[in-house]
Amino acid sequence: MKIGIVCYPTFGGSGVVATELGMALANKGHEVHFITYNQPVRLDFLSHKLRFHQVLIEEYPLFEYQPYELALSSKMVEVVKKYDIEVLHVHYAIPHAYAAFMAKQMLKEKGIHIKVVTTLHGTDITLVGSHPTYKTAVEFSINNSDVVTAVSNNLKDTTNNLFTIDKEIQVVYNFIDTNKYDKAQGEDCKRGALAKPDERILTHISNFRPVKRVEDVVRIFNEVQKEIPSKLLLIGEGPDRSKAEKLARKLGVKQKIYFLGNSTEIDKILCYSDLFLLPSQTESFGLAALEAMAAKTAVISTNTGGLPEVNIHGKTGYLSNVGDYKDMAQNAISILREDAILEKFKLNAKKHTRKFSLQNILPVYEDIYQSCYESK
Ligand code: GMT
Repeated sequence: MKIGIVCYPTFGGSGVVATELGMALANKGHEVHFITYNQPVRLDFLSHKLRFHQVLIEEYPLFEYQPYELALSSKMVEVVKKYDIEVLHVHYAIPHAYAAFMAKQMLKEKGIHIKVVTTLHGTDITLVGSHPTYKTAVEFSINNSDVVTAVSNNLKDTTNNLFTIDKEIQVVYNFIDTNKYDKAQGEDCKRGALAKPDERILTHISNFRPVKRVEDVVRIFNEVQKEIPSKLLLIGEGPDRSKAEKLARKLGVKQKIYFLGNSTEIDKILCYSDLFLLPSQTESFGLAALEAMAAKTAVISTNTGGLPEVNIHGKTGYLSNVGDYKDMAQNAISILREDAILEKFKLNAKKHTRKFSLQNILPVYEDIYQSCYESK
């Protein structure tokens, strides 16, 4: 099939899912066209089956805000016409679903009928989308998509609670290419470069936005390192990084924390991780936790949003209430204290990722595209 994918090209989870999906579809022989303002960060190859079309914004001094949706919908129309795209799959409702609706109307005028699949990822519903400034347009865009998917049962329910949605939302979980993580576990995994043999390695990956509660990550680590020799790796960049550094200095644990910045090689960094910390305020799924689990890492997280669908309490890790960093630290210590216990949690985490494997989820998206094609 010929599929157009619209996403944010950044390190955020929605962009990562969209990019991994596009690459996997192209590997299976579909023709995939990314339409976005930059080449997606995880898009590491291009071919005749996998192309990137840049949305360029004409800066005009009259505008305080440049009209990205207009440029995006015009680009969608251009690409659909030029490459006979059959389905547009937009990731993140704002403004992608809205721009797709406009593109669809413009194409209809020319006798071209395109189907729109919208995938809701979380903050487009929970934090931004339900705000009165956007709510009407987001609700309209969801209701006017041909197929709507959400990345967890929790996000589906939340969407139905916050908006008046007149169509069935299909749950399609985030997925993971387990082979990639298996490969990274090999001999290239140089754990010794970061920690002594008797030290445990804890990790957190995010965009360091307030919703991730990165200061709680530092607080949990501070408690853990009092009892267990350990190091903390912080991967990512964002507004709360300096707050985390300041707190680490105040608590006297800065020397044991490595701030590694953004990385496109998460699989290689996670290969030496023992425990992943995700104390988010809200998390519709928690792709970062799934990536850690695929790298055989146990997870300490909050019990918010879709996290209980990913991290199984007492099996792959533990869940605590938002903000209860002491409970999260106690749970972490109980896992890290003994090799045998740690190994059991790590193995359970790895096993649980089978449910979210690329092999299981990719055909679900293919069926969705096929049903769109057949109903054209
Ligand atoms: O978590 C972020 O800050 C990025 C955000 C995004 O929209 O790119 O991630 C959301 O989508 C991911 C992929 O579906 C989910 O795994 C994340 O849980 C979700 N983030 C939140 O709900 C906060």
